[in-house]
Amino acid sequence: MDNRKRCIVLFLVIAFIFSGCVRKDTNIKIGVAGPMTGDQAKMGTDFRNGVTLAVDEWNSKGGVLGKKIEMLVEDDQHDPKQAVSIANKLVDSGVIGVIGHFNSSCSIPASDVYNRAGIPMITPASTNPELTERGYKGVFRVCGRDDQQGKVAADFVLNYLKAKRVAILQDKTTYGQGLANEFRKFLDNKAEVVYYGGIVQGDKDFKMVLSAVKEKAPDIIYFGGIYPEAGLLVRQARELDIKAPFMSGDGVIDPKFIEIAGAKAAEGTYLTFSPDPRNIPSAREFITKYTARFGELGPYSIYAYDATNILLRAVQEAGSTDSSKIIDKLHSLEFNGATGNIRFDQKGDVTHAGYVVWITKGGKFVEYWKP
Ligand code: ABU
Repeated sequence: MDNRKRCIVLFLVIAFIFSGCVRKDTNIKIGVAGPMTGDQAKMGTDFRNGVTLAVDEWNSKGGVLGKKIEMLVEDDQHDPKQAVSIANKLVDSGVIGVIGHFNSSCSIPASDVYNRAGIPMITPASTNPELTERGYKGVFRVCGRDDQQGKVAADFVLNYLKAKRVAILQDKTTYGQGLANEFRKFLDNKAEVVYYGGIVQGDKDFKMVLSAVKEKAPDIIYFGGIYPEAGLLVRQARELDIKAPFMSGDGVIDPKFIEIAGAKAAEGTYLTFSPDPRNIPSAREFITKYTARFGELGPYSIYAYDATNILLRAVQEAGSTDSSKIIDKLHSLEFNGATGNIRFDQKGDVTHAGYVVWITKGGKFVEYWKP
């Protein structure tokens, strides 16, 4: 190769490297993390859809700080080890913040990674109190906490249902066990816990544990866990002719629960969750756009949307992608989201989280009782 050709090749190589550097700076990356595959994939999909809607809206208005926003979606398979692995991957990819994870058992270990890297994470759905109790300045959630929903469930069982004999099952995860224990704590010995036991996530046959529950003749069966196991428990309980109603939390309020249990078996199941967004005026525009594009609203789609908008608003108001400036801004922002007004307290929890009780009726979830 003569000198002229060498110069041209060198020029092209430098131009290629330089264009790569420039391209890296043209986008602002945000991570989206949750169970994108497996039996809880519906929740990850709801997250991705909510974030997509928010990101597309920002990008259609020119992005943020004059840059397009790029989503990096990662699948934690609701496995804590996988959650840590993808958290490291997202950090290495240069995300300025993460929307996720779904499961508290994933959010808690992943938050160690984000905290070390100094980048903010906002979970739309992880409700275990421990997540925001460790003094991590960049960890936020736009949902409530299990000490709040466990209290509402106990209040309902004691003062509305006036139950005297309670059976408690839980799936031995950070969320399921934590929520069941919060519920039991708030029962405050005013009802007798006639059965307390664990099941294993992923198991399919719960008839042995349900037979033991049946012998105790509870007035109600409380379950701390997620919809795949809840659906099977309720279906198999009815097959065993157990008449006691079930009650559970926000991890179960998804149409998949009714699909797995069957509408007849699921009828009359009580669930704690936030109030129906269809009755919130600020949510209407989001619901119209979301359902037109993705179909039925998932329980946490709107929270993923709000979490993304808060993060991007913080970037805009900070005028910077510097993580510490974004985190400071998140702590001081007052944000009018689709779910209403959102502010974070010192811990990263929302200052107002209202739980109500829903009931499954005619194959749908209906808001039923307010504390
Ligand atoms: N809060 C619903 C289930 C997700 C979790 O906290 O593990």
